[in-house]
Amino acid sequence: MDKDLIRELTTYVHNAEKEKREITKITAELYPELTIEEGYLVQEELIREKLKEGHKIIGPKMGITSEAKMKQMNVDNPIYGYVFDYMVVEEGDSISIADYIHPKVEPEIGFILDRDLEGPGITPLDVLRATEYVFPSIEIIDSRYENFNFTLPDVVADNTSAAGAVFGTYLRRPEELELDVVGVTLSINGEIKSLGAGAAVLGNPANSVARLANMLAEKGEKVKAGQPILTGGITAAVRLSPGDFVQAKYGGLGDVSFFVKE
Ligand code: 0L1
Ligand code: MG
Repeated sequence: MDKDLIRELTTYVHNAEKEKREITKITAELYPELTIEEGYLVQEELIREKLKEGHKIIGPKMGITSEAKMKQMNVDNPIYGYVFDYMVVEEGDSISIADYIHPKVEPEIGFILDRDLEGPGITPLDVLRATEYVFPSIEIIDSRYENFNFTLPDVVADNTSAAGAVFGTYLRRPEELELDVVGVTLSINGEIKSLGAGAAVLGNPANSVARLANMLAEKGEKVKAGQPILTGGITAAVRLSPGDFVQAKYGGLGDVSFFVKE
């Protein structure tokens, strides 16, 4: 894949995000051969562009972390992308729907490490030993592709639909909880829309962080201490509308909420 094509595809997804405009997936016509590896080349260029524009990486996020979703997309590995500073929503704050294309939310357990984790060979136990805190969060995903219709390489190129993150402030040491059985309900205006348990995320969200460390190791990168890590959606994602009050309530891990306005 030559540099001009990487740049062309990067501009394609980047402009869609900046202009809050839906685009047809890359693999539909523009470049049907796009592989997952090439999707990451586009994602890396996209990240370089965002950094050049003055944005800052807050932390990594994992996607496609449920066995059901992996089977549906016929893949063995989850995917990763990055949350940037401009995506962070303060807990209890409001977002404007006009700042997104067709946003959805999913509750996720977050991790903060007290030391870097460098693969390969990182296990969930290594992750738990390196974890300073776990915290409740909600991710806002907003695929730039029409109707969230994409292949895995497309969504990797699109920074795994990253658009927003609400990091809860209720911090717990990992040994205070059984992360696989931590339950969560996601409600909109008080009505439960989806629910699940931590085990939906690769059996245990700690496993998601281990997979992240091992995938990053293939590029000579690591999971860094102090960065909030989103481990993957526990429930199906739910579409947002103006007027929504969105709340994720976790068993033993507090809750996190925000409002949606026009
Ligand atoms: O965070 C995620 O799981 C998003 C991965 C991409 C799938 C989607 O946009 O629905
Ligand atoms: Mg997610």
